[in-house]
Amino acid sequence: MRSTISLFLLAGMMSFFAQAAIVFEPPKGKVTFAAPKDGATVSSPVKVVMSSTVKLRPAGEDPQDHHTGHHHLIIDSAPIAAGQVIPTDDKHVHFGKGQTETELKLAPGEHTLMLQLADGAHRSYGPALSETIHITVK
Ligand SMILES: [Cu+2]
Repeated sequence: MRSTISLFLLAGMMSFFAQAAIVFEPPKGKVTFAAPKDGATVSSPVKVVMSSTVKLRPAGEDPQDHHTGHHHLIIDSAPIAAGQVIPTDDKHVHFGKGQTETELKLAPGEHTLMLQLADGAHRSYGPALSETIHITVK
């Protein structure tokens, strides 16, 4: 009896972990800044052009779809681990319509811009689908 219960629990745990692995598995691909270039000195507003080899899809259409995503800019902030929802504030900008360009108003000085792709529920795909650049605003 005890071994039957253990087996049942084990099977349950295995299916839980299998599901978790599927949910947070990022698509294969790469995201890059087409502009600005890493190390560039630019003036504000900064034109940012984002590129992705993963197909872009507006947020919310299908949160379970892990073959597509949308861009995010994380400004002067820590990375968001895979599976964590990216917050929405002035340091975390979502491009939930599938946009690839924006103009950012930044104060003069050095800034770190991180591009991060995430799924339809804004869950980060983690470092595999992220790129970080450092720029100086005049
Ligand atoms: Cu988002």
